[in-house]
Amino acid sequence: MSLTKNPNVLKWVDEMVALTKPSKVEWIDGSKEQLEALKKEAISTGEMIELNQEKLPGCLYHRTLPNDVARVEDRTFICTTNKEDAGPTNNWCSPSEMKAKLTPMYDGVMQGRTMYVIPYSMGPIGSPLAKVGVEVTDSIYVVLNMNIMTRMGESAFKNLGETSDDFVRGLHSKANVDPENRYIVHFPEENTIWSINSAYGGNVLLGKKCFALRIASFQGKNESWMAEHMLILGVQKPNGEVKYITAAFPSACGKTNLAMLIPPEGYVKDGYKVFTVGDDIAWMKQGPDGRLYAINPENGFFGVAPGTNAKSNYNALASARKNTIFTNVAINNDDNTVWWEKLDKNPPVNATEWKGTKVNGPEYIAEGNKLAHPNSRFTAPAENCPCISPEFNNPQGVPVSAIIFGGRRAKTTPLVYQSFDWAHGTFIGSAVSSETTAAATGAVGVLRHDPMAMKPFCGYHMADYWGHWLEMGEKLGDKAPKIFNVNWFKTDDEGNFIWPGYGDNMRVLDWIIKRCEGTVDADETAIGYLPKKSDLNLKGIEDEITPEVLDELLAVDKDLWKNEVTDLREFYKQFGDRLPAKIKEELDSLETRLNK
Ligand code: OXD
Ligand code: MN
Repeated sequence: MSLTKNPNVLKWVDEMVALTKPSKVEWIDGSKEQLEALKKEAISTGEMIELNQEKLPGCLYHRTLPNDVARVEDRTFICTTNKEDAGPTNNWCSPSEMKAKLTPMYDGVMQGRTMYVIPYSMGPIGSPLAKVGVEVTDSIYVVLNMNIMTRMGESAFKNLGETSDDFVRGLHSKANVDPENRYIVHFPEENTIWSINSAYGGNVLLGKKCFALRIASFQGKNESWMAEHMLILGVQKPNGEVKYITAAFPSACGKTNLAMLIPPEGYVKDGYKVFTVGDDIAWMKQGPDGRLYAINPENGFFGVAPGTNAKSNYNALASARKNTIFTNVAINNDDNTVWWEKLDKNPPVNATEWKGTKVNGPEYIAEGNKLAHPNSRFTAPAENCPCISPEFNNPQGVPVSAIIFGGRRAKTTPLVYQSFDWAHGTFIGSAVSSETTAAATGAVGVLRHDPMAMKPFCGYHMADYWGHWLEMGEKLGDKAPKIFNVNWFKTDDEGNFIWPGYGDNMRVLDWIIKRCEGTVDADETAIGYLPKKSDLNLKGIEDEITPEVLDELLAVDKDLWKNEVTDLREFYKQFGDRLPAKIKEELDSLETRLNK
């Protein structure tokens, strides 16, 4: 039975049924009974494996095909009417051509299968910043994950109302999971997403990257708000006041770790606390008081498992102890629990590696294999997180004091610096780049531009997106958050990291907050404001951060920065006339300051 009378939803679902021809249609109301029945069914078919229910209550395991383990950027398309509107950083195809190509693939694809109709809200139900989506899918894995990652079920329809047409239409079929015919396609002008031939999270949980970033960034430009690839955290000071910070980093820069940071002992003793509002996506809008407010549109964490351990991210690990779905990690067959690289030093002897073969874990690893796929994941409810913010469900969102950009840079970029103003901060965001790690395929240490960490996620022309940032800055005026850049990844000549990172990043957040409050001064340099050395709290790490190391962390090497300017000039060329004049001016001014 359909859960809404909204004629726009009903008409679209009818069209999808006519196209894909499922043998059954099931509307997902979000009830416990329905979810339990779906879990049971998925376990009986082998789609999901039930893990040890004493040690990992409510937890399930899922294995994808080895050809289907990550987002597929080369098969991801932005289909705008005009090619120029998608811009040079997106794959483009005209909507009519793409539909002509994909419609035959969807035709009858759900024959013999059930179509699940999933209503969901991105953002707290009832929030003025939230938006509704409907995903139809032939995968129970998708339903169960969407239940963790979004506010799923009938209540989402209540939010939509009986007449609104403002919902994002998501059509997903795993089809034959054929990599040659895998497509992740966005029609931003029609609020529509089509995904086919994948069953892996990032390609099929359409509320996440597809809606909450690609479609939402386009909506945000037209509706004067911002959809960003940013974590949101709150730092509570000893006096009880909480300051909120959002931060954008390219993949593999420790975003989830920063979002769930545990402050160093000294800070904890003094009464500081860090709260997580979100680990991946922020939707931000100007509030009635003129400030910028952020919500996390998601309801869970879709985190990378390998590397997560009690030291690197205790809170993420704790979040994944119940009601969590594990994808492509290894199984410890002795007690039917999970394992992944760097969880601990004891890989299970009686293991099943991520592709499903029983192996002797330590031997298998010694032969150069990985037990868990490097992009294996946990889908964990946000409410499990020990440091989840009390404001997590606040429909008004949280007021943002600071926005941070960052990347992985061995040299050039200092530990932290502040932009001169919003426009300069927008320029800094446009210039974000990060060095590749061994976690991704391809060469290691190659510099990749990833403006605002949005290169794979901006649903329209990147230069217009920068223009939108500049407009938002004008609107926010002196209420705009301050913008900073950080780099946790500087190395010495031997390639060793010189900043301890993890919890010690709190020391940098502390300086950032003090700058927002205007309680510390700074050194003005060619690239922005840098901390005065005495203003960084290094209590407890003085042995490691000697004066020489601190010099290195805060160095601005003019020759390296001149190279950066040359590289940026080249990078901006692809945006042609659409590059905002202000961004070009910021680059020119940086060059002038460096030459002084
Ligand atoms: C992610 C990513 O999966 O940014 O969140 O790649
Ligand atoms: Mn992400």
